[in-house]
Amino acid sequence: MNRTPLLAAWGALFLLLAPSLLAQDVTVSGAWVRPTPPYVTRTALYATLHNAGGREDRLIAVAADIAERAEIHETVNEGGMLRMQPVAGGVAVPAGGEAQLKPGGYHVMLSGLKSAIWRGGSVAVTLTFQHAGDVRIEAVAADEPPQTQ
Ligand SMILES: [Cu+2]
Repeated sequence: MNRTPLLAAWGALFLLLAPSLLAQDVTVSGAWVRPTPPYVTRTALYATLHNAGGREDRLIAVAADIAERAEIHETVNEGGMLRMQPVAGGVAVPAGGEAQLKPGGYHVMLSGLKSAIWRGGSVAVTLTFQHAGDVRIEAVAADEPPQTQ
């Protein structure tokens, strides 16, 4: 009996499943987004990125239906002046470690908001990692991080 077709089928199945298996290495917790005052069309989103895998991963892109533009930003201190700028090369999440998106540091900048973000609501965002691929999260709209971190 020729088993080659069966092995080929298992191989194809593994290739189909592999991206979703890898995606479990990276998880996101404590996501929150600042509510917007009237007429303000941009805001910042924060979260903790966890990497349970054995190799470094990297947050390389962000997207949100609610915003025309989503970017990875960092806050830098230049001679006492705080300034935000897009991050070149993304945010590294070390193997077996985590990375923080938090006020004063890395954050997701949402601009061109299509609707207001109300306190207590939530915003759906897709975080794209170099190895783990897309991770979809819901960030709660609040003035400070959720207590469950
Ligand atoms: Cu920013």
